[in-house]
Amino acid sequence: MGRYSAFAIAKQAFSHHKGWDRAWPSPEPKPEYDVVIVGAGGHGLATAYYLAKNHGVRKVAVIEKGWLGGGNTGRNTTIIRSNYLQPSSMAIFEKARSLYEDLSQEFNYNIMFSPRGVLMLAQTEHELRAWKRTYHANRIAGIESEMVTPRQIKEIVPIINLSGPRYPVLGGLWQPRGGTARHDAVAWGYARGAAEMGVDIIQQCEVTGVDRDAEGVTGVQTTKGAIRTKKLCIVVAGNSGVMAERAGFRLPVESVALQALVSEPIKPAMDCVVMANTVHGYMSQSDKGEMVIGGGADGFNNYTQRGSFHHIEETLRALVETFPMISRLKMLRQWGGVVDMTGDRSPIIGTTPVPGVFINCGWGTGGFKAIPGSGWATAEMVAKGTPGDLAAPFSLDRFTEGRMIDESVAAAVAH
Ligand code: FAD
Ligand code: PYC
Repeated sequence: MGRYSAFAIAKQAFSHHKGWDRAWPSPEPKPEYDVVIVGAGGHGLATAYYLAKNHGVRKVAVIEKGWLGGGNTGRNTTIIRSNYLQPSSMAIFEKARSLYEDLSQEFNYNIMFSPRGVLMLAQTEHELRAWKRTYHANRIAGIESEMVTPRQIKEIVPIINLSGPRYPVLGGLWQPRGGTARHDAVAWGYARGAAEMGVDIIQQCEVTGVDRDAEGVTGVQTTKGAIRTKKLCIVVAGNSGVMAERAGFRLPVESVALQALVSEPIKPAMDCVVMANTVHGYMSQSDKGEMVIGGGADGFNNYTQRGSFHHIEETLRALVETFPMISRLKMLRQWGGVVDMTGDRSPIIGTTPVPGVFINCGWGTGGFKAIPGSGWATAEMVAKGTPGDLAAPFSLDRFTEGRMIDESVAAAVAH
């Protein structure tokens, strides 16, 4: 695959841009691979990329039932931050955030990482205390974040309404090098990089069954035929419960729809990301000028990719009180993704009861920001057969051992 550069664009202009290579090939599945990864979202593709790059494992197939990046990776609000509470969460999310800083250069593909700053509002005394606690935890872990006053918040984001009507803004947690990236470019960058190192990405191919013998996994059944493998890594987000059942084990994961919407494009109005967890809405502005707005997760399990209607009203009510100017905007699109929620709101990266089968799931409403770190840690686990330091705390057996990584109640997250 050719390199992208100003020179390449100029050269292609002479042939009316008809000479570009495809961004990645579309091969037919081979009969056997060293590793089969199910799911070509960000996490599956990043796992394949780091398997090839960090561990030299290149006989890898990523099998995708739709198109790559068409799941939650292409449906999220692209917020990247690492200001978590628990040490194991901070470690993996900060690893991811720091990898994001250089991904465009590494891929030779612009993922539009924009470290514009993420501001988490505190709108109750409880939330203020929780953010202070997170701030101190971040400092101990070496993560750059700071507490800001309402006055500083008004300077950072002038369109904000600090005084209510329901909840005044009492302060906030500011991560200056948090931000956003273009979500599908992240998937495309990993796909391009992995394919360049020999990984086969097979789209429009569903994994319908898992073959096993007494020693463990032997292969998968797909809509394009059977594939043999001794290592299978399931990375299918909202479909994790379904795939785990096909492999012969159960997961402590529930699937619900989480939704988002965007407004018509307007002139630059806001150059950071704001999360208002108490009223529950979050917003940033895309490079096209659309206000990108995230809403709530459905309160019941489902597999729809749209989310319930009442959330649109709740989310917009929250944002109109936080940013009154958006009451004048027309909304352009609304969509949802099926997110995989664990009880402690932390992911699962681990081995499973079936030898040779690995799982990466449970990222729920917050896994876009984790893609590089998760891929790094999952590749290490699959290559070596056992989790390394980054992945080890997130093992599946923490649910039977009662070793929760509480990013739920203790960390005061919104969903
Ligand atoms: P996915 O991208 O969903 O990929 C899984 C893939 O597996 C899919 O492409 C699917 O088609 C495929 N698959 C499933 N079953 C099979 C099968 N049997 N055979 C073959 N392929 C299969 N996170 C953040 O960090 N910041 C945010 O701002 C943020 N906002 C969000 C907003 C919304 C509306 C949503 C829905 C999510 C948001 N998230 C956010 C969460 C984030 O999007 C996800 O955690 C992350 O994208 C999960 O990536 P993934 O690769 O695990 O899953
Ligand atoms: O995890 O930061 C996050 C997030 C924002 C919107 C959805 N998830």
